[in-house]
Amino acid sequence: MAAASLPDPEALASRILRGERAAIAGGLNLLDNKLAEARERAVRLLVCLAGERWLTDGHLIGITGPPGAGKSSLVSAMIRDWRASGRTVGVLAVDPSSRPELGGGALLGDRIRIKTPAFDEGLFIRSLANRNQLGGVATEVWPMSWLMVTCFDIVVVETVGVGQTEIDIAEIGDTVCYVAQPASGDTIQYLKSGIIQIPDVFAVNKSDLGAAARKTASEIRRSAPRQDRREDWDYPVCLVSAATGTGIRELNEHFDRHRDYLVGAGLLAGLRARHQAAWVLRLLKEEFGTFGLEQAGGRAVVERRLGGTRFDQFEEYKRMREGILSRFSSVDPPTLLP
Ligand SMILES: Nc1nc2c(ncn2[C@@H]2O[C@H](COP(=O)(O)OP(=O)(O)O)[C@@H](O)[C@H]2O)c(=O)[nH]1
Ligand SMILES: [Mg+2]
Repeated sequence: MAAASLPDPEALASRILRGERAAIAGGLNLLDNKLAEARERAVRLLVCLAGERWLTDGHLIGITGPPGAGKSSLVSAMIRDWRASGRTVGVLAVDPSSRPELGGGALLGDRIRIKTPAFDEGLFIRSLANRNQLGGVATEVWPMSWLMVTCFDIVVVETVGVGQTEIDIAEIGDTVCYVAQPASGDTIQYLKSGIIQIPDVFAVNKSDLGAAARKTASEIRRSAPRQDRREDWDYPVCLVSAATGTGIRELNEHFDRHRDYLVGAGLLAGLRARHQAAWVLRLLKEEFGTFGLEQAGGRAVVERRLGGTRFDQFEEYKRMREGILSRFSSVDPPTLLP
């Protein structure tokens, strides 16, 4: 895309903050554009959108679990409940199996399995089909989720639980929910791995299957308690069925309760600030490599500059980025020996 056709970030931000759907889509595209000129504008967009409320508003829920556990089906059921109570919802489906049908007209083809009414002003879904790889969640998913938090009451990020993505989702969501597939080797593997430490809420889906689902739920309940277990959070294990709607209201209540818990314990703002700082560091590394980080003073210095509970990390990122770029351009070109 030519720079001339890239949107003006300041104008775009004010339209996004007014909740204009076309602007939200345009903003997500800009954050997703890897061209240098687009990156520059993407940072300006983030700076314009950021404010105190980045650390306090909305609820970012990360959903993970093995393929086929019913994550997309559950998200659809959760959406129905949230919309019925008037809450607005944004979804980032970072799931290769949630690819929209070719032709894309009906974004929510059968394969996405997030089934929703044809058009709903209070619901926005973006499929990022191929961003969920073994190497983890793609860097652009973080700012996309923050953009959506400025527009919707609840933002859901659905990822497939494979390797690094499990760890990444904990750096995106305020609340992380693991969706378990009854009687599956995946769950056993999961319980044995350290990743069991991550979720705040467990949903054993397909409770309509009966005994197998109850068994899986009790296996999770009996599994090793997490080391950093927060004493005042109970890590609920819920039996739900996306197919019949059983337990969906209760599951959503656990999400609300977890958010209330984070706010009450004074943890939410710190969590968001940490997630944003970790993303800035990751982005600097991706963009400029280890050498670039050194140009900005090294990892420790960068971490210190991003530390604390602050919402202006994007300003800081912009400054560091400009600093690194100017250093790069002032590095003498190698002299060729005669
Ligand atoms: N029996 C039963 N099947 C379900 C339920 N939820 C989802 N499924 C089925 O499980 C399969 C995978 O669902 P999907 O939502 O795409 O799973 P994802 O890969 O985790 O997103 C589909 O065939 C669904 O129809 C449920 O509550 N009960
Ligand atoms: Mg899915």
